[in-house]
Amino acid sequence: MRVLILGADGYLGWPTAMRFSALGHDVHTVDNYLRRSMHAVNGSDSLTPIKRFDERLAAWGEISRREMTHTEGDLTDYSVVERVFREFEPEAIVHYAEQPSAPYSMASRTNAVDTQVNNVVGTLNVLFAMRDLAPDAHLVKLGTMGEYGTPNIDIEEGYLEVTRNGRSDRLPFPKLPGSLYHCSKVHDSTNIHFASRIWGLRATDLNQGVVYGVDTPETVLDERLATRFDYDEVFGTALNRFCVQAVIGHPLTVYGEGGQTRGYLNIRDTLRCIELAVVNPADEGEFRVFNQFTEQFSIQDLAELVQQAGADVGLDVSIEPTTNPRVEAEQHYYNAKHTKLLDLGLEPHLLTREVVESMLRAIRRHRTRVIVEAVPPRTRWRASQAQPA
Ligand code: NAD
Ligand code: USQ
Repeated sequence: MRVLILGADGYLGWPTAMRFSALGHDVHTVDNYLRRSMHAVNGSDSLTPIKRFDERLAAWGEISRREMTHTEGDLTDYSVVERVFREFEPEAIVHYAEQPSAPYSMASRTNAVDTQVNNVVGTLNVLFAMRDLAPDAHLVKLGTMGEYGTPNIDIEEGYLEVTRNGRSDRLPFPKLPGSLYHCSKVHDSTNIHFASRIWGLRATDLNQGVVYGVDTPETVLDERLATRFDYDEVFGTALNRFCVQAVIGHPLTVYGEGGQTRGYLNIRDTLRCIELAVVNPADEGEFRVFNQFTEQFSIQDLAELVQQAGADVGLDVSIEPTTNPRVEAEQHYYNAKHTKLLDLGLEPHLLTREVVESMLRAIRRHRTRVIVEAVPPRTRWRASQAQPA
């Protein structure tokens, strides 16, 4: 199958591109290196040393004896998207190419606007290219569990059966996003649903939880194939951050009461979910939604797990409640359905103490690369909030 990977230089995009290539698909990649340039401005960097994209491609060619083709370009420029679709004629499009950080989107008006323009316009361009140039292709779009927020009812997979005043319908599940980045994902979902209903496009929206880990069957083959691993306050996610904090002796930054509960999954399961979605495409005109995570944890649970695993590898890890720089529920009900990918054959890699221990050992190897000033939280959701400790 001809598989187009948008955002292929990213944390998830690069391992995904190699996976599809290893599976024998014909892979074309696109990226404008936005993530690398945002880190340069932010004064942060991946803990794992990562190669330039052209070097990654060359290393993959040498190791796998398979070739991937690449376009350097910005999805918000329609001429780039149009050219890629005309030349490559994709059958499946895996779309990762967005600004993915909630704190980045909340840091300033400019960042919020950049995030929403980048994400919403890029996705709209992809939808128009599909309509006009690849109407039978299948879009596999990365959404996020954070689109739903934390409602006080069970979260369904995309849709809710509603009966009101004696009438029933199956409607999109209500959205309560927690940042302007998460809002951009909701806007994308609305636009993709529209394109499926009105133009008959095939689409799968993967409402993914927080991903952890860096090892995939391909990244472990050679250091040059490593993917990025971020721990700074803007781009690092909670578990990855806690593991780095444990290694450098920084107290684990549990925001507020620590009852914030989210869905989590191992990066290996991300790749498998994408593969399952691609090989089992949505029907014509179908907007399919899968909740893509394997387990749910509170932030306090994660911090305690890192503390225990740290003790196993000789680290004295402390947990320090930190003034929450975000505006979010710190204690809440959370029960999100996630059966559709399991029904397709997903066999989860669960988060055990041993998995965390292996992450801690891997981080230790790169200990000297940690930029300590990038760790403490700085970005506040409200200008009036007290400066976080
Ligand atoms: P990432 O920033 O590492 O990867 C995104 C890639 O897309 C980057 O390489 C970036 O340069 C590129 N890009 C962004 N805008 C672009 C544009 N306009 N044109 C071309 N390329 C562009 O992020 P990630 O963590 O790999 O996340 C990938 C996707 O998955 C994102 O859409 C994110 O919202 C979603 N997601 C991530 C997680 C997670 O825990 N990492 C969880 C849920 C959803
Ligand atoms: N948190 C802490 N301490 C920290 C960092 C985070 O307590 O040092 C808390 C946050 O307040 C939040 C929770 O951990 O309650 C999750 O935050 P996060 O930074 O790990 O993840 P989030 O901002 O939700 O975003 C990440 C990815 C994003 C993806 C999302 C999936 O950056 O691309 O969409 O996870 S989800 O959370 O399911 O929406």
